[in-house]
Amino acid sequence: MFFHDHDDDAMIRIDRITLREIRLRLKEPFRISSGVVEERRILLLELRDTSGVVEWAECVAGEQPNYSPETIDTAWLAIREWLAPRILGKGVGAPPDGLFEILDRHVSGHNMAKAALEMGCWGVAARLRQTSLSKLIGGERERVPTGISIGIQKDPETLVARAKQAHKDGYRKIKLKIQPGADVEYVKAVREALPGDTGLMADANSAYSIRDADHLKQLDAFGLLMVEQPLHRDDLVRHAALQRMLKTPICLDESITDMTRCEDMLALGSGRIVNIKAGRVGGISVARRIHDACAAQGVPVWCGGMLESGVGRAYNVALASLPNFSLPGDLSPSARYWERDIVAPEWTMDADGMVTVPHAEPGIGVQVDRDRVENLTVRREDLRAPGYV
Ligand code: OSB
Ligand code: MG
Repeated sequence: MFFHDHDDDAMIRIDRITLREIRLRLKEPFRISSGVVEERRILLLELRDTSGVVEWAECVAGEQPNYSPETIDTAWLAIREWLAPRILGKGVGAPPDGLFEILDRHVSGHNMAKAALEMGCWGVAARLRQTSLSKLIGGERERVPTGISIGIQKDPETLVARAKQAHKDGYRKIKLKIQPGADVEYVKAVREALPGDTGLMADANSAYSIRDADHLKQLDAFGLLMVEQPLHRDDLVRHAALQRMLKTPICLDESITDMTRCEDMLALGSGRIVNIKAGRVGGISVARRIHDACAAQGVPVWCGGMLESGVGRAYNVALASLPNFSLPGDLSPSARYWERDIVAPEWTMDADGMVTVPHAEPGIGVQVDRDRVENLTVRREDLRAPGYV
């Protein structure tokens, strides 16, 4: 008689996780109020199930702790020391709905590290079930509208030229990074240079304080879709005060690190729109809960980006196919970032500014170019379940 585990088809069992750091140069430096990046250091994960199925995931942590306290190096440490051991060799539900709670128990913070593993398990579960990640998580949209995030430029003229090109390319939303000294005049110049119905917004990445409220009120003149994260990540109360003073909706990004933060924002009125990045909130499950909580209160959400390679982008596109992702996401095509991506096919955008969701492909929907990844790898570590080789 076989020993039969009746839960077999609802479980995955990861026996190896390979961590790799690759270096990928951006076509041009990307500057936000808190720093600039020219070459991404990207942490890729390759997860192998005992059945032999493999899927890739990406950790969205940056090079510096400017956007978030996490970096690629802290995430590598957290995954190796504290998080991967909770998965390796153990059964994980497929779909891995409850995995975040397992990773989160008595490990505070490190959401990007948790998310990389959690998301990877969703990818493996999708491949194992021969279904797409988008379908597995409940995605519905066939195509998702795309925006572009334009970094801080040296003067308003340069920014106007970039924004005009983006408009011509078909992007559905144009986000301008701002900071004190590069804000009102820059946004005004772009608003005046583009057709009046262009969806325009600004992202401050926490560069202001509540004392700048009168200054920020000037942005109300430009009919922006929203202003993203004007104040510090912990300033939910002051964001609420600022929102009462502004006509422009506030969207929170850095502040929304978990479900509780989202509930607090909704209760306090700290903003009217949420930027969801699965990597920032600990993975797909929490991202979906935030999506649902916002939908229940009529708060629109959209999918943010972290300059991901084609691997991380696949997870973002799948997430953005959920129904309440009603505003264009930072889901620009591969060619906006890289001379060449690490996936086939590369991510593309049609002339209407839409990215097609690969609902018919199993797993994340793109193939990783293994040789290219091998060539770009500067660091590698294989994590295994005890007793496995
Ligand atoms: O604030 O949304 C942000 C990139 C790195 C860190 C923070 C942010 C961003 C972006 C890039 O805006 C969006 C993209 O990936 O295209
Ligand atoms: Mg942002």
